[in-house]
Amino acid sequence: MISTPPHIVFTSATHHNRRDSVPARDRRNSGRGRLHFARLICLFATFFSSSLTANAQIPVRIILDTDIGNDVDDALSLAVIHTLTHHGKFDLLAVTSSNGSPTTVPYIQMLNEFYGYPQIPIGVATQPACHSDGNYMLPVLRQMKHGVNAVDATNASQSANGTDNVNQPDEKTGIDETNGADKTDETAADAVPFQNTPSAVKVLRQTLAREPNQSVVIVMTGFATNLVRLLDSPADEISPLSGSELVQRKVRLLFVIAGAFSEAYQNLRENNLLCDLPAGRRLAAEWPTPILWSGYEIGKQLVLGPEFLEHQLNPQSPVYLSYRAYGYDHLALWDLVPPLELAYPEQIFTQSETGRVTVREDGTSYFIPEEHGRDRILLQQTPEQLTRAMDLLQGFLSEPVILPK
Ligand SMILES: [Ca+2]
Repeated sequence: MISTPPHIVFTSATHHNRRDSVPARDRRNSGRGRLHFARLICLFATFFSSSLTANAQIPVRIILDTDIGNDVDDALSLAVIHTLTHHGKFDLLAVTSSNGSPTTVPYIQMLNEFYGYPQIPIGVATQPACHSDGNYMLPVLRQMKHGVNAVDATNASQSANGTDNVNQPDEKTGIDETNGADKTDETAADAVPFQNTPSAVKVLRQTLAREPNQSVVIVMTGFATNLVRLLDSPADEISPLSGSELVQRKVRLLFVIAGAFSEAYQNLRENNLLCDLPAGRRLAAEWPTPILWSGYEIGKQLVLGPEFLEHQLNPQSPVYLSYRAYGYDHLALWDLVPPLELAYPEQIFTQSETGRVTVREDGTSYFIPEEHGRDRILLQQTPEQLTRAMDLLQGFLSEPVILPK
């Protein structure tokens, strides 16, 4: 039987006014900034006075395994995870990247520092299956780290060349390999931290080894490369357990952005599976804990338009700059589903009954209901659910950054 989302009850939950601790960089208000501020007040007055009845739960312990750089929604997802960490919803334990671009690690570190979490371990795939800068990470890094107006320069250059939006993937079924092919000296200079970054598998093993049993949620918003290698990892000085044993003992849920399960997309070869298809197929076949799958059709419906970008985001934030540099007119938010569902389980989205996901040899995927099955998928949203999800996401994305004490 398919569960229906419990009715969302609105309360007058207290929200402490912590605006005084907003960093100086976020208080600089231009004319547009004042408009932004006014809208922000309205938005958050609405949101916080109508807080969802979230469970009084301990923070969800999350490891984010991302392909940040291939698409920009990974960056927005990390930003929202940080914001919900501020809210006490999450404890972000580590970030691992399946994207092997040298810009990936400094970019993640920059985002972590911007949100006040510079200490979060970062790991990266060695010999990655895919890599791409998505045209946004390097200019945003230059602008955030060096104060160079690199995002506008990139946009101007692209427009002059008639190459605006060249990185827009086609229905998320392919990636732009050319973006990660050539690295300039400046890229290399910005990528210095990459050289000393531990492998994703090492960070995953270290993180899982020190966490309580059945406590960790791994969120995979990219390819399965790192997680399958984790399963294959042998006992070592970090843990006497193999990777598969570590996962069985420490992970309570894997939340996957991959596959396509609705009738409309039954023939879709979804990118997160396609990019490292052998790993994607093995993940579906061998992963030993419950998996929640958010298929292509779920995130596809969550769309941000340029009006939100231009009027409600802080123009000095890396989220704004990344979104602007990426050049989407209308941005689908596949990777924003996990933070919403984990913070408000089954209050925004609806989960299926249990079953089993299979990934075919051609990269298509399907779900079959099965009693006591390992997997669940998210079901397509009602218009009301979509509205709730977008209201929350826009609020989180435009929330002033408050550095943790
Ligand atoms: Ca992604």
